[in-house]
Amino acid sequence: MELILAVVIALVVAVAVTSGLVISGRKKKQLPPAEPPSTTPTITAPPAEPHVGEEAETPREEPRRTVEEVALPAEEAVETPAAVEDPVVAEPAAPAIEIPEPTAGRLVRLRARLARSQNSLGKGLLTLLSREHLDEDTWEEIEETLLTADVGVAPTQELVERLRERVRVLGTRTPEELRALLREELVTLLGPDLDRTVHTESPSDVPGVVMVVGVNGTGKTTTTGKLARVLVADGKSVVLGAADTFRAAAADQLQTWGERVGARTIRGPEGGDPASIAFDAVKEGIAEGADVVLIDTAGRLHTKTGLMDELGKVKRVVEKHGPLDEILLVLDATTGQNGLIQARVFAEVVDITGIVLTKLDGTAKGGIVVAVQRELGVPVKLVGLGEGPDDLAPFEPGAFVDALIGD
Ligand SMILES: Nc1nc2c(ncn2[C@@H]2O[C@H](COP(=O)(O)OP(=O)(O)OP(=O)(O)O)[C@@H](O)[C@H]2O)c(=O)[nH]1
Ligand SMILES: [Mg+2]
Repeated sequence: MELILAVVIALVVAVAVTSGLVISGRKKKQLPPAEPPSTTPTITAPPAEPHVGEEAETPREEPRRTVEEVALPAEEAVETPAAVEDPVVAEPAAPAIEIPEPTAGRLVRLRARLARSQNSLGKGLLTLLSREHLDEDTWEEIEETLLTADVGVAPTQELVERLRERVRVLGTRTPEELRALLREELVTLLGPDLDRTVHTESPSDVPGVVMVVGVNGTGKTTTTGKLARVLVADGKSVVLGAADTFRAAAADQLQTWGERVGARTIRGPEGGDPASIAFDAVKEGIAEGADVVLIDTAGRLHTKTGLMDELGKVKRVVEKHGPLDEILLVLDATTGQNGLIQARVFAEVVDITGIVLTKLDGTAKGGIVVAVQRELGVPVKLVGLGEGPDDLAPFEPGAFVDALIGD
């Protein structure tokens, strides 16, 4: 009898613990995201208790655990608080300011993200070059590999020509020699001497002003947010200008990034004049003695003349305060050749001074770096290698090539 009673009590306790966990698991999902949402407005209020009917709308991804799978209550009690990792998530009312990690060596840290370009471009080339007989077919395959990776026709031909010449001179080839040779030629192709500094400082005694432009969804706001983090990590004070007035959510998205590192966002009404918001952001930056003002603009199709004219106006209005120090064009690496057409049109309307190539993670088309620099004669200064807050790296040709072919 006592035994049965004990078993019943144990079961009741276990069921209580399990249902408690299920609720806390659900609660955790409803908390405001640490990552800024791309399209939906920010929800800053703490999660409400679940209401009747919510179950039906919120499918659970994880399978529920059964009683048998639940470990001892003592163990679970230790595990549960550890699940809340982010202090911002834990206390939405008073977000803690994050300290972003330094940028030095980021490309090296994120090199695994280039996995797809690594396999198809870097390792593909090495394998082909290592063939015993480098016949015409092999050279054609090498050319194809480069073209498929979006290196572009002219740079591909140049590279193949140089490789052919050097391999001929080399005679017998060891894998080490081939790697060194390929590395050198790829680095040369990327323009190792280009100035890739992101100019965030003004020559005069006012904040440096950076404007971020590009077509829809390329990663402008994310890049602006990531860049703000980098600057704050370097000890600079940053003001953000939300000159994307198409959607209220766009300003919210930028503001969320800003709040995480303590940068203020200047915003205006939805549908307001982007030029005046950009102007106000710089004015505010000057007034409060900020180091840098970052202006995020609305995504616009390069084919829409009205929108492109508007961008030109934003630039001219901001320049009433003084010249812009950097105009970054954000290009999505996965869009390939279309990115080049965008680049050309944007460069005509505003003087692009640097390119940010986003979404290089998960594309085999890493060669676009070469093509786009050639197209504009403007260096790739930053690369986006993920959606995480610190997944933006300064572009370094040497480290990039090492990531592609392995060192
Ligand atoms: N994988 C990956 N995703 C990225 C990267 N950069 C941005 N994204 C994602 O791309 C999506 C669009 O990013 P946004 O920053 O909102 O793009 P946007 O250019 O501001 O978009 P609009 O303002 O609508 O024109 C988001 O889901 C980002 O998380 C990157 O480097 N890698
Ligand atoms: Mg945006």
